[in-house]
This record gives sequence, structure tokens and C-alpha cells, in this order.
Amino acid sequence: QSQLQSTGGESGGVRALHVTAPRTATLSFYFMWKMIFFLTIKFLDIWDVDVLKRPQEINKQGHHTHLYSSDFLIVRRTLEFQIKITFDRPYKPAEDKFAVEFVIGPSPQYSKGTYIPVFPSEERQSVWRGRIVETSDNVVTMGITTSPECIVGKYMIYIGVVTPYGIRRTRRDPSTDIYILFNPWSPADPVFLDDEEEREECVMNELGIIYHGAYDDVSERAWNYGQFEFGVLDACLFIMDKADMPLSNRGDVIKVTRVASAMLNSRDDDGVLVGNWSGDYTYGVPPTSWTGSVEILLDYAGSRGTPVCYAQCWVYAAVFNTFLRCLGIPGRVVTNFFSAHDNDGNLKMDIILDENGKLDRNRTKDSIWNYHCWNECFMARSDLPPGFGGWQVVDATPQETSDGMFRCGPASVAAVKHGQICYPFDAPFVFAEVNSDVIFYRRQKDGTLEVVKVNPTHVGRMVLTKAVLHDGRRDITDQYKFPEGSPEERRVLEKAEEFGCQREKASLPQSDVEVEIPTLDVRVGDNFDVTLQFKNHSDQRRTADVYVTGTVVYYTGVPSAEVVFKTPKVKLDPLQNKDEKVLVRGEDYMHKLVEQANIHFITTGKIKETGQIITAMKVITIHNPKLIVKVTGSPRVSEEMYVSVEFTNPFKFNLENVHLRMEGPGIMPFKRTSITWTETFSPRRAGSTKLIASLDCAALRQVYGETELTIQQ
Ligand SMILES: *[C@@H]1O[C@H](CO)[C@@H](O)[C@H](O)[C@H]1NC(C)=O
Ligand SMILES: CC(=O)N[C@H]1CO[C@H](CO)[C@@H](O)[C@@H]1O
Repeated sequence: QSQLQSTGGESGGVRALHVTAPRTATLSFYFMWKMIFFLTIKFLDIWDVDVLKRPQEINKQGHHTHLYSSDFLIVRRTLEFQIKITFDRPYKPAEDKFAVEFVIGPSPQYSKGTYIPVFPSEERQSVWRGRIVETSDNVVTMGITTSPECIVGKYMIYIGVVTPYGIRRTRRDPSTDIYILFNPWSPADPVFLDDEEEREECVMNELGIIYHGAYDDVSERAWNYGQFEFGVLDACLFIMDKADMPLSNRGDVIKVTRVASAMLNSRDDDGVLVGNWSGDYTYGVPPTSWTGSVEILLDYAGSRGTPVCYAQCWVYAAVFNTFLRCLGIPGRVVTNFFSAHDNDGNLKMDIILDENGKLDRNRTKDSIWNYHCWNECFMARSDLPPGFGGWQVVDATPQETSDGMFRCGPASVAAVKHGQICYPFDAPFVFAEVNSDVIFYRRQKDGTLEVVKVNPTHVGRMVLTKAVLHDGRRDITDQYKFPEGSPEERRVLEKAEEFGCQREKASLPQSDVEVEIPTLDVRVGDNFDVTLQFKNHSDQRRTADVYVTGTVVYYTGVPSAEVVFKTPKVKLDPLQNKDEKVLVRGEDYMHKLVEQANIHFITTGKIKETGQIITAMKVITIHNPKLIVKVTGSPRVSEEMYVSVEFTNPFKFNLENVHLRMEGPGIMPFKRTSITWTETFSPRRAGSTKLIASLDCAALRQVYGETELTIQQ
């Protein structure tokens, strides 16, 4: 510490220049200054530093940071930005020596990248480049180009002037602090994404759609990521502080995303969100009730790191997505339908049947989620062989530990697709989530298990993300796996086995009878028939003893309550197709439904003549009523508008303790209410946007509505 301070400390009496922070500086810094130290007669004095952050000024253009609601200059790595320095007299390049100094954190060091001097002359350059753009009278406009690896965060600026008495440094001025973010527009930055539309979607879009439900009955949630809202950037940086992440790692996108995947959940590190899948959310916000990330991040940062209650997978993924987009890392939320989980790279999901082919609930682990949401973020992977850069899986939902913490990724999507799961981080886990087989076993009298059926297509049935720049779906299953049954797929599975994944290889005779359950569109309260479609492939008579169970399940597959159990006997004539219907009445399930209103039907059975086992599974999503959101008033910036939300109770009983939430990026901060149904708001910004509302009460969850609107300037 204090070579520098003591040099400066002799200075007494120099007007307007004070030797203050940085508190410590390294020797290297001192020597560098020593080398360029030479006497000037009338050394420069600094009157003003302007970081040109007003909307119409140069730095707001080109950096794609105009949408941030912030009092500070925000720029992206490797793209030049300009600052204006006003001296007490004209600057003389031959004699006057000064540097713009960037400082981040409490103990700046040149070698750690936390202290960066930038010089105005071509001859003398540090890791960041500086140049004089313009000189007029006493004002110098300086262009500064940061390095592509520089730390992402909030820097302080000082101007240091060389004088005969040492280095004079300007006083700290918080208004000149500057945020430096990742830059997906720059080929030099590891997060470079060479597609303007993808960047617009995955960095700049504040609105998203998150898919859920079932692969053959997909539902959508609108989400306000709100990465540009006031305070969100600080909250994202706070998350890294809270993780005690060394500043010198914060320029490395691989490390930043890995730390964030651990910090977004509260397990083992008091991270952002507490998971709760219990169905009882008395002491927090039910996961289905959130409509955006802003409230969550502001609560977390505002309380200096008290975890927010409660989240399930899409909430983790949505808040993670805000973190990524806010810092300038291209990010998107993806949904994997029928996601295997909890199995350490073992590619088997076991379902145990008893001797007669009836499901044995007690012995069957619940480890297939109806769907699971995670994030993809885009980056180069200089730590992996060529070809594994691009989209990477990161997952903040606490499922399994990785190197001792609940976190997952970044894992290269391309590596998962090719079975190259030896590369960091957590690729075997992601591989199993999309590639596991469902294995049905029959428990013999002596307790041994016999494999009776293998279903290789159930898990990882479809991977969806929002389309680029419009509200459609984009099926990206082919980025995770080769087509089912293709030669490439077989090679990939063999490759994964070389790296330790275990599979079931029993070869089973093709059963000559099949059963399927087609999907259904059911509204809450409806009676409906579940159809079992039997198909013969044999030219003989077949008789089957069939078990059908319908169980209300959480989206994690965890069963809640059984709503139907039937044991029809089915007789099939040779070559006959036959439908068997099972009636499910509204009153059977209404009081048993849990939040996402899924009923999981499993049918199993044994063919009398052959002893073969037949199985089928189907998740039926019961559809909740929707909210009708309407806005009135003239859609102009700063003018008052009204929003009304309409909801009709579909039940014969009253709903109590009903909570309503709504928000819209750029137009309305989140609102909570349990009584008022009309709200006023004044749009902050022009453009097309959405207003999203959710309704929640213990008896009815996951009720949403939204409306699109375009705000004029
Ligand atoms: C879930 O939330 C309920 C109610 O807020 C609470 O009683 C329960 O302990 C929570 N469960 C977990 C695992 O945190
Ligand atoms: C009556 C009937 O539908 N028979 C079918 C039995 O199965 C064979 C093989 O799948 C079909 O070709 C028949 O049409």
C-alpha cells in the first residue's frame, strides 16, 4: 500500500487534486508510473470529467444499453466509448502526462485486472486502448476500448496526472462510475453471437414465454424478465458479491455462469430462491403466482441476500435468464418434456410392476418430471475441443450436487448431442435428462426383477424454447439428440456408455398387443373419458387383465392422490382394434387437484395367452380458466391508462384469499392486490409490450392472462 500514497502525500497545496482511493496499489503500478515520470513546469489540473451518458450522447448508441433504467454509463466490452475531460488549460501532448484510471473493488491491482490505467498516447498503451478523439480549447475527448476479457461490473474512474510532486488523482465522483458488460455484438468477446435477430431475442427482449404442460398439450406462461428495470443490474452484480466470487474471475463467462447456477438457488449458499414443491406456500409466494423476475431480484438485493420464497424450476430458469441477459450473456429458457432426474448418469428410469402387471407404487421411484426448465447461454468454450462452443446448458434448480454444490453446467449442448459427456460441466446429468430409457420390471414371487418392457422414446420427448422475435414455439430437440432409432443415435449411446453411462440392454420379443392412451383437452370440473386403445398384431384371440390408475401428480411426477383405479378385462378378437373407455368425473378429482392440475394415467396389463406385459402412460393436463386482461386509455408514454382483469369462478364454491399480480416491462411495475381488479398505470417507454396477470389462491393456482399493447412516444 503505500508507495503511491506517500508519493502523493507530499503534494500539499495542489488545488482540486486529492490523493485518495485506490486504497492499495501494487508495485507494478508504481513502477509503470515511475518510468513515464518526468517534470512538467505547469502540470495539468482537472476541472471536469464527463462520461457522456445522456441518451442523445455517443455512448448510448452502439452499446445496446439504451434500455437500462440507470443513472450511470453502461457500456459493453471491446467497443470504444468516449469521455470528456476538461483541464484548466489546453492539453499539450508532448509535455502533459495523464491517464484515465479504472478501478473495481476494494484492493485494485494491475495484475488482477482490477486497476487499469488508460493512456492517451499511441506509444504507451496498457491492456485497454486509449486515444485522443478530439481536442478543443481545454477539453479533451478520449476514446477508450476495453479488453475482451475485462471484468464485468461497476468501475470507478479517476484521472491521474503526473506532476513533479508525484501523481495527482481526482477525487472520487460516483456520478462518473461506469458499468462494463459482456458484448455479444463483438467477435472478440467470448459471448459473441453472430446473428442480429438472435441477439435481439436472447439479450434485448424483456418478455418471454415459458412452456409447460405436456409435449402433446403444451401450455405457455408469459414472463417479464425485466433485465433493464431499475436496480436489476445492481442486483445481478450483488449475486456475485454474495457468492464471494473473486473479481478477477468475473470477466470469464464460464465461471460467471457456473457461479450463478449455484447462487440462483438457496441451497448451500443462501442464494436467491428457495425451492418448495410441497403444495403449501403459506410463508411465501406460490411459484405459480410470479409473473416476472424483477420483484424477486429486487427483494433479494434489497434484503442484502435473504432468499426469496418460493420457486420451482421455471422460476429458477426465468430469474437466471434475467441474470444472463442483464449482464449481456445471450440466454434463453428451454423446457424438456419428460425430463429424467436424480440418476447420476445412469440411463434407466425404473417402473416396478407386481406379478400380475399392476403398478407397485411403493417400489417405483418418482423420477420423471412432466417437464423441466433450464437455461441455455451462448459462449465460446476455449476450455473444450473445437465444436463444443455455442449454446450451453446451465440449470439453477437444485437437483444434484456438482463438485459439492447444487449447481449444473455450463454443459455444451453439442457435446450432449454427440455423447461426448466427459467434458465439464455436468454433461452426464444433462445427457440422462434427455436420453434415459423407461424400464418396466415385473417382480417375481421370489423378489427378483425381470425386465418386461423398455420404452426408449418417453424421456426427452421434446425440447422447446420461444421462437426468435415472435411468440411462436421453437422445437430444438434436434440440438440435443439425433432422431430416435437412427444409426447416429445408436453411436451416440455407445459413446456415452464408454464414458460410464449404464443402459438396459435386454432384448425383448415384440409384444403382439399394444395399448395407447390418446391425449385429451379437459377443462377443470369436466367429466371425461380416458380411452385405452388396444391394437392386436396377432391373428389369434387375446385376453388382457388390465389395470388403469389415474393419479394427481405434481409436475415433478410426485404423486398426490389417486383419482381412479379400474381393472377392466379386455377381450380382443384376432386382428381387432378395440377402445376401452374409463370415465373420470369432475367430483372424483376436483378436490384432489394440486397446483399444476396434472393427472398421470398409467395402464399396465398382462396378456393371458402369452404372459406378455403391455403398458401405456399419459399425463392429462386439466385446463384452468383464463384471466381476461383489458387496457383502456390512450397508449402514450407518461399518460395514465387503466387495466382491468376479469375472472369467472368456475366452481360451485367460493374462492378465498385470492391474490392478483400484474406487471409489464416498460409500462407497469409489478402490483399485488387481493381486492382491486382495476389498476392505473403510466407507460414509461414507447414500443410494443405486454401486460401479464396471474391469479392465485389455495384452491386454484396457475391462472394467467395477458394482453399485448403498443405504446406511442
Ligand atoms: C414449503 O412451504 C411451507 C409453507 O410455507 C413450509 O411449511 C415448508 O416447510 C416448506 N417446505 C420446504 C421444503 O421448504
Ligand atoms: C380388425 C382390425 O382392426 N384388425 C387389425 C389388427 O391388427 C392388424 C395389424 O396391426 C391390422 O392390420 C388390422 O387391421
